[in-house]
Amino acid sequence: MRMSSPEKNYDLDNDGFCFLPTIFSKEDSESARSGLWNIINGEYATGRQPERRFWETGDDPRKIIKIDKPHLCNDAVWSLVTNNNFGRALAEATRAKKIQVWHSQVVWKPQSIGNSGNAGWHRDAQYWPFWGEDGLFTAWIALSNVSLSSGPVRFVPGSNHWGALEGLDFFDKDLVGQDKILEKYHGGAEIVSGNLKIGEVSIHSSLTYHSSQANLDKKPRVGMVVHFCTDSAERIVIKGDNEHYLDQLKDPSITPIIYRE
Ligand SMILES: O=C(O)CCC(=O)C(=O)O
Repeated sequence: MRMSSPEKNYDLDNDGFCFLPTIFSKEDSESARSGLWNIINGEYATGRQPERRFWETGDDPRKIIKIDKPHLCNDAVWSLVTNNNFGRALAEATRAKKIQVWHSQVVWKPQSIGNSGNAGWHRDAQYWPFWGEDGLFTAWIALSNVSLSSGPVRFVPGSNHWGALEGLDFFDKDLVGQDKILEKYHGGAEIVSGNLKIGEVSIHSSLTYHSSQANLDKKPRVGMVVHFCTDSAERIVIKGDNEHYLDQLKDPSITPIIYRE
């Protein structure tokens, strides 16, 4: 595999990801980051709970801290994900008439021990059986400076055009084993690191393979992950556990529309 850093920009259609110019001020970013820290510690200033916690107070502080829909719990985090300039920039990048935030996560990565900070290769679509393939994207907002040593999100250009690969998963920390799968099916694939300054944003399509490695720095690497759909997205009717999951698209207090033409 070939590693590169984003000295050039990438094309969302061809490469499956791109980098946006800075959107958020340092103040907005820092205030959202401190809101997220409160949420991590169980303080929900709005009185609303996150959708799901994958890390509880008292758990290993060196593990990745992932909490779903933190934008419900704190006004600074809500303001970040509903920012008008952000909505407009996402619409421009995806050439969309409408942008709706339908899900979010904080992925807070403290300094790692061993593979504790690894997030396995995956494409977001593999977790979303209730969505079709078009019009589904993720914006990754850097809430700390993110460099090679802090475990940036890494993308494989063009992997949005690949067929699905078996054996890859966000929660699998064995990146060495997963690299072998990538090597077997797409040997020599390029890997681009999303090195971002605080307040900068990357966008990737739901079909783009991405992962992240250890944070070797002392400071936490903080990403606010915003999953959004455009007017091209199509809901798929499914049965079972997630049958009603997307009913929340009707509730703007959970899934705000942040841009409309
Ligand atoms: O923040 C990370 O390291 C992984 C994020 C991720 O998987 C995503 O943005 O879809």
